[in-house]
Amino acid sequence: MRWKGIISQYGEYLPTLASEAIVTLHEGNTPLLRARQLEAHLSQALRIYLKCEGSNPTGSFKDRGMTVAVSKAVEEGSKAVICASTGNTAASAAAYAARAGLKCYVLVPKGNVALGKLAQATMHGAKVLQIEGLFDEALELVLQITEAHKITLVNSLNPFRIEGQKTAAFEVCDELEDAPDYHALPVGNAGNITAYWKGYKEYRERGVIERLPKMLGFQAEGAAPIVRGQIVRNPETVATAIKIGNPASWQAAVAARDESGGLIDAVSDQEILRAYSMLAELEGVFCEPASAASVAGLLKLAKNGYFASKATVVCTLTGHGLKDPERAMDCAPEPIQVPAEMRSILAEMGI
Ligand code: AN7
Repeated sequence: MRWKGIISQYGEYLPTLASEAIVTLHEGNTPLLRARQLEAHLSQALRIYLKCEGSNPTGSFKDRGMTVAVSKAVEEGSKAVICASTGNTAASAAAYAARAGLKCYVLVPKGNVALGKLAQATMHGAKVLQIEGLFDEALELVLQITEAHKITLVNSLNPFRIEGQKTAAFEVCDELEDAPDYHALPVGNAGNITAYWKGYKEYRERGVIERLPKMLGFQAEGAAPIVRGQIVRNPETVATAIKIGNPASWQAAVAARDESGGLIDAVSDQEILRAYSMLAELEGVFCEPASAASVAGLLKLAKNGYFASKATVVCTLTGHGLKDPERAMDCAPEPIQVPAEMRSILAEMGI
């Protein structure tokens, strides 16, 4: 059977939608890859899987939530959507709004959005408003706008976003034929950890799985409000997607952590960039820096002997590496300049 998106696949677990309202780019059905090289790199025996959400139509997990949120907006007769974004929500909202024929406005923190995401939002025809300020301020402004005007909010405070995003947990369970022991993911605004936990719990309530994973969330050290237990006024990290000081779903993330017996911890930019490079070099998976926080966290916990032996750990890689080509070029070695001449080329090849 051909894949037609998460609403078609998991509709029975989602709010009902009139079929003519459905807006989809056939999101979901992303690869769950066994990471054998990473496993070999660790001293402890673990089964590690990568849930590669960069394979979604706009290159991030946001598409799962956006198909439901934009479909609902269409069903309700909305004419416009708006979000604050560190980039991926903007790219996804812009694409789904374009497909639905809705206007799209995005507020982004100037100078803190990866190039590919800006390119997507503008190409899809969104009105991109860059503010001299943080994501947190952009979100506050967007909330005020949606209270006063008839524009649909498509940040993860829109519950339909969470509904769609929980389907990633379903896919993991469908493929593993149960829940993993641990599920690691980056935490920014904290919608995704909330969504996964909701998905796992619903699958257990319906008897599809028998147990629940421990949820492991990772924030960047310079943007770790949940870890520190207080708002971060000046968040700092190379992982611009999760440069967020006051997450909207803070309480829900804490609940996911505590109910599951997991944790939310911080990883340094250095740890994030190391995991980012390792994934590309060892596993052939190019994710964006924020996404690598999940694997950075896994490496950190494994080193401290946190995991039970032979445990299954799924790490969500939330966005594609091509989103942020500038960061990649900073991290990778320079291409070698060589004359168009055989001897020099072979010499460079070491032949
Ligand atoms: C690649 O696009 O918040 O904890 O405005 O783009 O659910 O917020 C993006 C977040 C992780 C964090 N990885 O997820 C936005 C935005 C990537 C992301 C996160 C984001 P949440």
